[in-house]
Amino acid sequence: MTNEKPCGYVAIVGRPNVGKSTLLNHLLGQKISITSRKPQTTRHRLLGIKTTENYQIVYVDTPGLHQDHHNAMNRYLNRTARSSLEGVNVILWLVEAPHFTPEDAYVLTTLSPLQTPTILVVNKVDKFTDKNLLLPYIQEVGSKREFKNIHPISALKDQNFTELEMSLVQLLPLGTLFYPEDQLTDRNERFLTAEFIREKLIRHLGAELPYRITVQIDSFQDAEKLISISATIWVERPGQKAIVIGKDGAMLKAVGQEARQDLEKLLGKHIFLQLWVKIKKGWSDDERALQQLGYFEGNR
Ligand SMILES: Nc1nc2c(ncn2[C@@H]2O[C@H](COP(=O)(O)OP(=O)(O)O)[C@@H](O)[C@H]2O)c(=O)[nH]1
Ligand SMILES: [Mg+2]
Repeated sequence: MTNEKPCGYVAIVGRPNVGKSTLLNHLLGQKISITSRKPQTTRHRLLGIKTTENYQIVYVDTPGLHQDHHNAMNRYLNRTARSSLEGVNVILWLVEAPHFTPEDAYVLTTLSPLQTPTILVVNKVDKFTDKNLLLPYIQEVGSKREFKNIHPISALKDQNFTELEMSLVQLLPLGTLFYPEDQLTDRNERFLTAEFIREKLIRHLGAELPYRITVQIDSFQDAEKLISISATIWVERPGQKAIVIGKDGAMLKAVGQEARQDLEKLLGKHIFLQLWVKIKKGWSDDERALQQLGYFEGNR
């Protein structure tokens, strides 16, 4: 008798905004990865670990692959997304009907040298009342690479997850658990805190600004019933600082309140959160500044 069961790594890949992080959170039943309508939301590789009696799947959430590599941030995101593909057992490739975009084609090119078994996931099918309209799309994309399976799903509405996970598990080797059964992610609480704050900023601020923002945790004190956190939001210019703070501090207050609520759900304790806004010129396009703020692998 051994206690070997299907255990393995599954990379979730796809163009920005197709629903990768949403899928990870919903498969786990707990939010660990931040999501928004804007590209560049996910900046780091993040593991989401799902352990049941019968299997352990280690999902790898990745930044979307960005076609435009003109700035340091996009180059970093692409490097992270590509290296996340190394050594995984299965690739889940997310697309969204009805269009196969140039960004999707770019992902396909990145996958083409890889022999890794791939499952095609057609996400956001909740947007289609007439599911027959999906068929031509599934046929079109389904012929672009060899797929072990094709699953139409809704990440947001938890639709068709059982079928998806069943076909995943069949592709995993038998082995012993990689992580303890109660572990949900490889990232620590400080990291998740910074990400949750960044998510609220992305959701509240206009189209361009969020790309110029990063969050650093200055202190994280975990007492019996209360966690006290102090964090700095880095922006590039005084004008941006004013926007982040908002009229009479209203914006910063809303961001803080929403981040606190998410953190209380995740960490199961009361949270006291203090936010500061500071200026650091040109950080997002300067590899050295990125490195100082922890945007390189090894930052885990
Ligand atoms: N209608 C619908 N929207 C979704 C679904 N999955 C994700 N979204 C939305 O798509 C946007 C991008 O999601 P996100 O997970 O951040 O995409 P990522 O960039 O691929 O990680 C968010 O606004 C999500 O709420 C889905 O199944 N149905
Ligand atoms: Mg994401």
